[in-house]
Amino acid sequence: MRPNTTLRTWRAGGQTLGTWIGLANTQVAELMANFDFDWLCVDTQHGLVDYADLCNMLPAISTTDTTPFVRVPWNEPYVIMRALDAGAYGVVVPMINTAEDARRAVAACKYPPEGMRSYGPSRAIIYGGPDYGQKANDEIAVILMVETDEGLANVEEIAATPGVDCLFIGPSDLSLAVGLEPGKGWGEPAFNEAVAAIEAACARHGIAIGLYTHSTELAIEFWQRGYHMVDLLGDSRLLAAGVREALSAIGHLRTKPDNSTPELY
Ligand code: 3PY
Ligand code: MG
Repeated sequence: MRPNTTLRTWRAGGQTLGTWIGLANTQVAELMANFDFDWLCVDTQHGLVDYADLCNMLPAISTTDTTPFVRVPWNEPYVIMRALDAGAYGVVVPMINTAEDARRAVAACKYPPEGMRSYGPSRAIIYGGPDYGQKANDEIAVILMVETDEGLANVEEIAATPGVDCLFIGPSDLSLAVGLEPGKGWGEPAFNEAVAAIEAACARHGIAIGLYTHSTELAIEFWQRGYHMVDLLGDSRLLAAGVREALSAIGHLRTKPDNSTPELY
């Protein structure tokens, strides 16, 4: 089976950089895959991507060695299994609140006897290779998002769940969880405390930690802090940043003279 180079890097204690793909477009996926990201995460929770889009976007990413991840819309076994069958080499599962949630997500990613994944890796076997069925349990990354107050309260048990490879922080929901506006938590004491608790739980249980970021500066900060799965913005924000920079350089930034960012997700 084609190795999951991102997962192997984490297991060796290394760091990886990626970005989020929320635009439902094959060319965007292929274009982003041709940069130097270690992984890309196609977002089927808040992105505009449906299953038909995903089935075209994953092969576009597979034109390169970039590891293809998918954020599923919810911790729903059949949705996780369909993303894996389409060739995702890892799933990012949002809103994990309890150890039971964590076990349910892990089980959906593993074939028996370790889990309850149903066998039928339609495209995954073509992308992964003929021994996919034998090796997938060990190559598919299980990435769980801790981003709610309940998830924070149970972060220790979630991190301790066998089969979990990485806990991933969603800063918008985590801000809400600590009583702040979405995405406005950066630098606030309550938000920092929550991040530190997730970080400590991951370190104690020897699993990777990752997060979504809203700026290059934040990505640099968390990269320097040794995070293993660092997201650098997302396709919409990267596109907006490039457009803004070019318009500004040519002196044509009329609608946003203060260079303010439209509130992109
Ligand atoms: C969040 O910030 O809550 C996320 O889920 C990031 O995509
Ligand atoms: Mg979220």
